[in-house]
Amino acid sequence: MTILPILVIPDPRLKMVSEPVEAITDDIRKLVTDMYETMYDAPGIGLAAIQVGVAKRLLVVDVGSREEGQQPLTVINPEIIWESDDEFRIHQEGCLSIPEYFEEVERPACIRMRYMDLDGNTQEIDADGLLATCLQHEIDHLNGVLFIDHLSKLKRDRVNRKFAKAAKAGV
Ligand code: GNR
Ligand code: NI
Repeated sequence: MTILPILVIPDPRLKMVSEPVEAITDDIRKLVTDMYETMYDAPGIGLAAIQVGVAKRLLVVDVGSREEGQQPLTVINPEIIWESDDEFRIHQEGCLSIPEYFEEVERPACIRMRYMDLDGNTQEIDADGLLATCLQHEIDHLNGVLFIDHLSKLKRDRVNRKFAKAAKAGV
């Protein structure tokens, strides 16, 4: 197992649209193992493959609590096939690719997602609460979208400027 380096803005790869996973190979299984290790080490509750530099439509999440224990979910080629249009949820989001910045984002409260599991089987799940928020955040990554893209231009520009400056200074 390997803890992989996590890309941070303004890395241009974070704006890429990731490509579908065509086959579940040993390389994919190894990547998933390393993504869990990287996510738990960070620590984070989700991680998209592009955050470790792999432009494939693959993500892992775990919104388990100390009481419930771990709830790892590996998601390949996800599609949101339904989202609530009358119920929204506001959550203070963060992103491992935008360290130490947190802001409230409003998203549909409930989603239904179709995806492939690591055995290549098509699955569907209904999600609400933190899982729904986290899955939408991760699926955004597969499309090159970050949570700051849901904020006002003023807030987004401020964050982007701060990280561009830090990158230039080599921080
Ligand atoms: O660890 C994470 N926490 C989080 C909190 C609220 C909404 C989304 C997230 S995902 C984030 C990890 C991450 O950057 N995943 O892409
Ligand atoms: Ni993120």
